[in-house]
Amino acid sequence: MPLTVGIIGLPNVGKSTLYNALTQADALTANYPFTTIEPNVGNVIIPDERLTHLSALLKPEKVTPTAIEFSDIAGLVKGAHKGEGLGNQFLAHIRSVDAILHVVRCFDDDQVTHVDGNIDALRDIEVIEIELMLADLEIIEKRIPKIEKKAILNVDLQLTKEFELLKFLADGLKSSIPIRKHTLTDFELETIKPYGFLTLKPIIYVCNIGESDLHDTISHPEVSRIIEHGRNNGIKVFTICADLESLMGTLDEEERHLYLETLDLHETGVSEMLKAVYDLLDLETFFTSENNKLRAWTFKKGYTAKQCAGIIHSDFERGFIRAEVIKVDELIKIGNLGEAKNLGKIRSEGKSYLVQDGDVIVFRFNV
Ligand SMILES: Nc1nc2c(ncn2[C@@H]2O[C@H](COP(=O)(O)OP(=O)(O)OP(=O)(O)O)[C@@H](O)[C@H]2O)c(=O)[nH]1
Ligand SMILES: [Mg+2]
Repeated sequence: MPLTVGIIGLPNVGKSTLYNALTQADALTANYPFTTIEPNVGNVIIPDERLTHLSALLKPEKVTPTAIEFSDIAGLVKGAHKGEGLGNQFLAHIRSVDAILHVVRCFDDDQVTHVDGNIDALRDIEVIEIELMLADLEIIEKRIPKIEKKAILNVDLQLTKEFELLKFLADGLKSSIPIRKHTLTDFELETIKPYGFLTLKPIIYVCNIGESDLHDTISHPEVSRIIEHGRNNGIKVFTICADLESLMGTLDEEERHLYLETLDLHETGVSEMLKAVYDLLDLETFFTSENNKLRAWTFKKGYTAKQCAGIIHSDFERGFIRAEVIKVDELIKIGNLGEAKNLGKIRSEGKSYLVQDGDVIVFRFNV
């Protein structure tokens, strides 16, 4: 399963435009709200020079780069948690993603309707964040009465802890504290994992600015307000002109160059944005090379060898025995896995080994 990133925001802020720029797809975009109803879903390949090097060296039959799945979700409006706008099924779409790109409209364009009448980035951010918090609160408030009796009687310690944690999180949400703002222990994170809380997901704000603002993004008043808000809340900010990026995707190399020149711009970058998403979400890459197949895989920084095995297949995780590991740079220096083995350069690691970016891994498992 690739990692999934959901693109969210108010209606008509450029989510599908950004999605098209990222995936080179042709999802419908239009200047009226609620153009997107069913999510558009597409994979985006993460370019990686190390894979190119490995491939030149190992000459595998098949090379599979790693990808992130982007999901362009319908616009949310005030009251979405209660079914306003196109309802809370969209909140459910967000529940299944690993991370969120929150697109905020910063471009001026009279031809494109703003659901709240004017551009006001912080107000818009707040509308979405309140909906996400209310959606989480609603889940907790449905769960609490179901476990309350047992929890108070203390018949099941785990359940009592869950109950107390949920009450604590609910109090936070009522005071506008998203779940990600709490420092939670691994045990607590594991306890609440099945809920898929929206305000626990890692998030990036994407300021969608106009073409004419690309020359000086920093002094853009809306962008600087978002950066300030992001700084206060530990949320990273990326600035992009989705319209321009999506157009760039349709041009060939020479046309792109000419077009950028007329705008007096250097290379703009969807791939830069992709890399930023990768970094900002703490994603890293490991490689596997088996049966003549070379493959890159995305994992979250801090994942153990066992968790990484599970990215490939649940059987690998269930029957995990050990991981045989070598750094990609070392393998490139030595030339092939057989020789690396002869030289004793392949380490044997157990299930709790923390996988490092650039590890080449052979998983040994037994099911
Ligand atoms: N001027 C300008 N227009 C943009 C920009 N990005 C998107 N738009 C326009 O804004 C309108 C809405 O874009 P969409 O990508 O359809 O927006 P969305 O957020 O997916 O909208 P819904 O699916 O309706 O929620 C379209 O007419 C786009 O062409 C931009 O950077 N500048
Ligand atoms: Mg859309």
